[in-house]
Amino acid sequence: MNEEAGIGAVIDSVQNALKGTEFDLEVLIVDTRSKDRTTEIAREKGAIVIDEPRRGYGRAYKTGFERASGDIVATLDADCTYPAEEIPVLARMLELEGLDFITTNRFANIEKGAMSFEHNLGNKVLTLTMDILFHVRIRDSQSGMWVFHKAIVPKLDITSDGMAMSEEIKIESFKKVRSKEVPIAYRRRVGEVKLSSWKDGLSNIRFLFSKRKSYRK
Ligand SMILES: Nc1nc2c(ncn2[C@@H]2O[C@H](COP(=O)(O)OP(=O)(O)OP(=O)(O)O)[C@@H](O)[C@H]2O)c(=O)[nH]1
Ligand SMILES: [Mg+2]
Repeated sequence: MNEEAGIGAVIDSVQNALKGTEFDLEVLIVDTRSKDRTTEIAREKGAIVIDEPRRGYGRAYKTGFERASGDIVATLDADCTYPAEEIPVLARMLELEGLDFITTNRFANIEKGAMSFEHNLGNKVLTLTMDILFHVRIRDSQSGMWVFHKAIVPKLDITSDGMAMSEEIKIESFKKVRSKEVPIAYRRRVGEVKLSSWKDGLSNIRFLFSKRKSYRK
């Protein structure tokens, strides 16, 4: 959504990463009524643009998963922060290690200035809370780069339409299917941030407690 500064380079990096590999590629861009040139650039690059007017990071991903036609799904922000070159490596890891879901740990190799102090602190609090409430022991509960078999989607009960969907897909996957966290590099963002550290952080905490309550039931 409104990622004209990064969308072209992100699509290029995904296409370059998959070129000459054993994988066929389909690039889906889920757009929430961008007011800039995001969709135009995405179409020029050959991506399929899906219109999803309902706001929310989680909503956009769920819509994208419904439309994906491949066996393996890989996710990335449209802001040049995630290493697209790792997609084939992680997709092969799924097969080699018999995994269903891979999430990534950005703290392993983070470029200076790629994450604000508030964002970093918020992530630590959310990751610890997730571990205490759900016993999911990973380092980065908010990473938005996942590689997984699309066949697992119906098994996952993903209720959040917002930023909390990022931690929810990890909770569901680590509880229900064979999952692993893998270190990656994380780079500075291009374009404007959509996340509000405090507002989204607090709503993520509330989400974790309310999901824990419904889990008990
Ligand atoms: N389609 C759609 N995309 C969204 C929406 N909200 C956020 N996004 C996208 O989701 C991705 C993650 O949002 P960011 O603003 O990058 O949040 P973040 O990655 O936590 O923050 P940074 O580390 O600063 O990039 C970006 O590609 C956004 O454009 C939405 O309502 N609809
Ligand atoms: Mg981002």
